[in-house]
Amino acid sequence: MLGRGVRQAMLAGGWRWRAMHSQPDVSEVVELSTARGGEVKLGKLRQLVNLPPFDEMFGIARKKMLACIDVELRKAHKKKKSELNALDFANVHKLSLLAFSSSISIPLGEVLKQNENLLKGLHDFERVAAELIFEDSRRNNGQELDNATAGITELRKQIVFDLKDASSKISKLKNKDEIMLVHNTALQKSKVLLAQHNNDIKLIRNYVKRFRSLPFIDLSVPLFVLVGAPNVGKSSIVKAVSTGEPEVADYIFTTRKILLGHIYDTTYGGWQCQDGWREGVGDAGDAEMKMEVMDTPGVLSRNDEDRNVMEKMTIAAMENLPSNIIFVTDLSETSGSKSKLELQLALRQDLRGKFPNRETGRKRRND
Ligand SMILES: Nc1nc2c(ncn2[C@@H]2O[C@H](COP(=O)(O)OP(=O)(O)OP(=O)(O)O)[C@@H](O)[C@H]2O)c(=O)[nH]1
Ligand SMILES: [Mg+2]
Repeated sequence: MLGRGVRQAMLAGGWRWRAMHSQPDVSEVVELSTARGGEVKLGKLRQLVNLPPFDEMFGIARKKMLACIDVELRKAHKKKKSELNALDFANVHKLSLLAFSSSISIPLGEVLKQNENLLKGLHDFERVAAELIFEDSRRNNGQELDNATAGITELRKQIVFDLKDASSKISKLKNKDEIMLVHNTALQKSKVLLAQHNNDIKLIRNYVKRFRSLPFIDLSVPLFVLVGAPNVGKSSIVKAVSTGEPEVADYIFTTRKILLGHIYDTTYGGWQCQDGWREGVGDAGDAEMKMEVMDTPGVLSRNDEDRNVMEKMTIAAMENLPSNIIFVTDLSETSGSKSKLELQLALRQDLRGKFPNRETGRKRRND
């Protein structure tokens, strides 16, 4: 299944350093999983709330405002049973501006609070992953989350202020047309303000999207992290043995973020995936999940300072997740110049040196 001839040789079951085809001692891995990092739950970043795009935010607020006008006009008519005067009309429109204002300021406030506490109480892996995502965004867009947060704070303040101001102006008006004019001008101004802060909204949306795309890792089941040089077949293995659907292609750094596949109780027979039925992987239905398999971006044999964010993410997973690490090696010399066999072996050596406290199977066998 895994050979390009002898291409896919999987050396070493991670720091337990065993061959993939040997039976992993699952109970030991579970023990390891709960011993380290078990107290702080993973998955907090996946629960973050996101903002809608600015025009959608305006549309939602406008809808709420129109609904409010409708309800309040009906209520006022019922009470009066006669033509509404300018005072009634003003009250209805003041309430509708309040509805508009809060349906923008509440989600903005929620996201601001969220940003303030973003890195608090996170599992070590998620904290490092979040910092790497920050670093990546800074490098690509030159934009900081702090600046976007300041922009959103300003936007929220301005919208609340403008709509309050419009409300107090409406209170003093005696003419329905004038009320409508102030009302509509305030709405228009909010729309322009939202558009002006589009970049801040986009940046926050992008962060939240990336945070939420981190896989949910359940630490109560054994986790196997596949690492290795680029283009050696890590994703192919994850795809073959688990429910994971990573992209597979014949170039380096195909995998750009970590991804999780699951292995279910095989008594259920197989797994329906994009390419058809896969025997023996299990059925997610009611089946019990037995193991998680993590696909990671390839790592090159080079100094940490030279690593890109994708490689750093892989190292972060190795460093911070209680797991069984499987080092994947391609012996066929067809993985490209960046993954020549000598480089793969040097990388294996580097990674072993980096985590001296993760015991190896070889050492264990000597015990
Ligand atoms: N012939 C053959 N080709 C394989 C096998 N396993 C993987 N490949 C091919 O090797 C190439 C790289 O496979 P991937 O699984 O994407 O490798 P990767 O290590 O995940 O690569 P990165 O994500 O770039 O780090 C693809 O073209 C695969 O089709 C195999 O067992 N036999
Ligand atoms: Mg891959």
